[in-house]
Amino acid sequence: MKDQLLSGLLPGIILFTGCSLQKKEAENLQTSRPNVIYIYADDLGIGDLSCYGATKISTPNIDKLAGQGVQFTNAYASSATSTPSRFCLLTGKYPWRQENTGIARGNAGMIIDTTCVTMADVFKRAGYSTGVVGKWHLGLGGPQGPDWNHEISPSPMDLGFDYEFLIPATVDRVPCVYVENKHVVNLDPNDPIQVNYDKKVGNWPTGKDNPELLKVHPSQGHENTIINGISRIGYMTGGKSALWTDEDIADVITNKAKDYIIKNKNNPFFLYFGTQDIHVPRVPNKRFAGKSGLGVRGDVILQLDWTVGQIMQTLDSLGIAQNTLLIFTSDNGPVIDDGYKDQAFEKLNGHTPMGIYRGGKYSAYEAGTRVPFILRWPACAKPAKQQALFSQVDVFASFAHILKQPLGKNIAPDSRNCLPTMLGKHNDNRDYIIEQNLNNTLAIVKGNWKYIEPSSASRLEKYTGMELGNEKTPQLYNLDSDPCEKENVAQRHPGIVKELAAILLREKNK
Ligand code: NG6
Ligand code: CA
Repeated sequence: MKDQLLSGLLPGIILFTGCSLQKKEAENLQTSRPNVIYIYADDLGIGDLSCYGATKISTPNIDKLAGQGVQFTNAYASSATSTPSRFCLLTGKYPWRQENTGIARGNAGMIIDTTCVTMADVFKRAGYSTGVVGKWHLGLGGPQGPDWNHEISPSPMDLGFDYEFLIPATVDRVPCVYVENKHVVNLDPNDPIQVNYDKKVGNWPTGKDNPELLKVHPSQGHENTIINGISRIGYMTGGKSALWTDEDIADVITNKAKDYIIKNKNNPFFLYFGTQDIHVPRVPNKRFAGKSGLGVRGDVILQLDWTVGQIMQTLDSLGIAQNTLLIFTSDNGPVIDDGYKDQAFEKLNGHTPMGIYRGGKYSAYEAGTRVPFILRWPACAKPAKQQALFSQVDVFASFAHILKQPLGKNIAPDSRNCLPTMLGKHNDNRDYIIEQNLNNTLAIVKGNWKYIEPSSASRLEKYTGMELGNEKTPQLYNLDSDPCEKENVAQRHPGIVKELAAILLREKNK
């Protein structure tokens, strides 16, 4: 089915028009296709990195990457939360076109249909090895969810990946186990795992009933089963030998990512690497604990920076950095207290995760989706600062272009080839981008203008108090003169409101 969709489309030569390479260079590239690594950080803000202006924390490895690559200032995740942003990246389809793409529970069935041609399928088709390591959060198993005690199927291995090492959902959701190639790692068959999101299973203590057992206390929700001294969302029991230790997660997944790169150094590979940092619970390894001076939220930023450094070092030591396209970005904007009393707020010390922007994770305002985005590909992209409008929805078609894989009509329907922009060359090939908040309220950015459609959903997120950007009347901001979205000028510019609302409507009806 997938092969039928991919083959027989636009036969003939597809020119590599993405970057204006010299002919010889282009030929070289044809024979040496780039390795591609996509590092997806979790909840990292545009103000969290020193290369984006942070002064209270230093992120030397990511700064180095930015200095060697194309650093974007107007790049967006498609959504202000994890599941929909990841769905969009891997399918090239706006998540609001499909039901059930909101924040997934830890026992959700896989939300990408196995007949969908994913980004990994396209790499596979081009002859690449394909691996996914780290945070998945797109569900596993059939509609009833995964059977943790047997083969977990379908999984990313049914979506074009030939290797997987997964944190199934988020680190604050049960089950707190890794899945490798469809099986829970280190599971004792005599101690089967049970997971339930509605009612307690087994007799393991919960944060609600046994707060005295906690090393981190919840501030909102997160009061179910206690694993490693931290109460989570959802109940679990069993699988004791398989439980992760939060302090080691960065080491474990970084090593898995490094192993994957080393193993595949001689063939082109695509590695999709989702870090758990800097999502809650923020539990730094002792190498980083207390090192940022900004509390655990800062410490896990240092840990994340270390992870990126490890990947860079691995590429250098193998001599493959030159022709490896490495992207570093985030799935959504930052949040300070996201449900645990980890003193993130008290210890900010003037650090501004949102930069100058309004809102944050969950929000239709800029800090919800405007994220750090850095691309390094020494063979093909000169270091540059890129101010062009860019959305992660376009990564899919841009990669397909590099791979010379034509995309049929139903493949990555919302993704467009923006390779020149990605490589820092032009800045004019996206007319507008669309963002989505927690409540599926959509916003569109076109030129200087940002329009947020009216919504009757709540103005504030119920746990964090984050401004969601939902207003019953249209909102229009001039991002050029008012990047902080302080003044709604919709009434003054009815023509622009009308134009942007019409584009959104057209997109919705596609
Ligand atoms: C919210 C959780 C939050 C986080 C988020 C998903 C509560 C009170 N809040 O519902 O802690 O897990 O879901 O984050 O439970 S995301 O980055 O994976 O989208
Ligand atoms: Ca996230």
